[in-house]
Amino acid sequence: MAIHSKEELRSFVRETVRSTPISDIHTHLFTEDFDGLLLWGIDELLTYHYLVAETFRFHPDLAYETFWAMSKKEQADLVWQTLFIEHSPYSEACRGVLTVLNRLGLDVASRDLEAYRAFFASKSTSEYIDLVFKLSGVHNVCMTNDPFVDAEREGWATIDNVDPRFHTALRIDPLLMQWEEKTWERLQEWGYDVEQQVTDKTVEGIREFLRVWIRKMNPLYMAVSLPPSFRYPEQSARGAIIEKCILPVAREFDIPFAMMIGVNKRVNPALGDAGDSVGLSDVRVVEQLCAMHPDNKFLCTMLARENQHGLAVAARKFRNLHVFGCWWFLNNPSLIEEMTRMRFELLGTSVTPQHSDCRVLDQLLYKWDHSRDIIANVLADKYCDLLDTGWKLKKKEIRRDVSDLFGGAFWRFLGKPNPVEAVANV
Ligand code: RAT
Ligand code: ZN
Repeated sequence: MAIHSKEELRSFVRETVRSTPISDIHTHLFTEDFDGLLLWGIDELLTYHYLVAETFRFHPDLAYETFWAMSKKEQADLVWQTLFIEHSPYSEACRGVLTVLNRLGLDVASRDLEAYRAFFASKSTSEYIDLVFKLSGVHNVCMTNDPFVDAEREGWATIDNVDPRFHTALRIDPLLMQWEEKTWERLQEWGYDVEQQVTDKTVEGIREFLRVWIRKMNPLYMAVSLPPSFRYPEQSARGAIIEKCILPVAREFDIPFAMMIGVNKRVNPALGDAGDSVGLSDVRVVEQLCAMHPDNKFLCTMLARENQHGLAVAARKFRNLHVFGCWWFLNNPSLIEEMTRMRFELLGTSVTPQHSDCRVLDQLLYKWDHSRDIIANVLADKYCDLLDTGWKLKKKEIRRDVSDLFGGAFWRFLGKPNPVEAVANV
């Protein structure tokens, strides 16, 4: 059925964007089986590291250690008092908490933190997971699975079947960022025949390590977060491991290598996870990787606003590159809008405009609500431009496009069936 007016178009796009199930391709969520690793509830929401950073800005005299020594509930109380009661909570991370409460049917106007706590205390984890997936319209999420984190690695020893709503991604930062400092010794401890130098023996050992974890996890991709100083090719352990281990094994299993580039880690270590910052990276590096390894697939998101245009252009040059998400400090309405507009103009529907990066399950509710609104507006503008040329749009074409943007393009890039369609076709 064709659409006739811009008004009809806008409301159909809004409705379609709101109701299309999402594949969230990068989160830090876990299934219930990873004992205690899945975070949810108001105290976790309030102590999200984005909010911790904002809280310290209002407390010049609060020692970092004092904050970290507090219980989670005490930290949450301080964040609430500081950012919600003593100041208006319109920063994106604060607004997000209120969107979550509102979407759960809680009375945001009451400002009654204890009532919110009581609501969450009345839920079981599994019932809450079901509720959040249902309310958010998220169909499936991809976890970040890091075998170098003890609790995660140990968790895998007892896990057979992963909840199908949760996909896996093998995260390998220590392999690339700390090989010579310590990671080689950890692999040795775990029985891999490696040494500090990236020799032939080491290459075989690392490949074996990757194969073991890929077989165990069945990840959608292998991922790493990289600093602005990342270069490729480079004369370093990192460069050699990428070239000789990561890329060949990625080809062997036909999975992409996902690069998240642009983070300057721990510029203020006392802030913990909140202490990382952003720097300008070199998009040429991404182009080199894609050009030198045409048989590999690369997923990429970059952290600096200034890198977004170059990255979108790179994706026009290399079909083995798929750009995704408005990462971390870019996950703010003004920047999401700007980036989404530009990406749609340069890449059409061959992009995944957003991922949530949720660390707390409940955040699926706000991150996607906020992004859906922006994506719908931008998309409607683009379709209106088409109507102006005399082009006619069919409803089913709009549905197709939106489903591509919310995971379809990603799954096609992977060469795997889109699980959302599998459900729709039943
Ligand atoms: O956005 C975040 O929560 C960051 O702390 C990082 O986890 C980042 O997204 C990453 O995956 O490294
Ligand atoms: Zn992340």
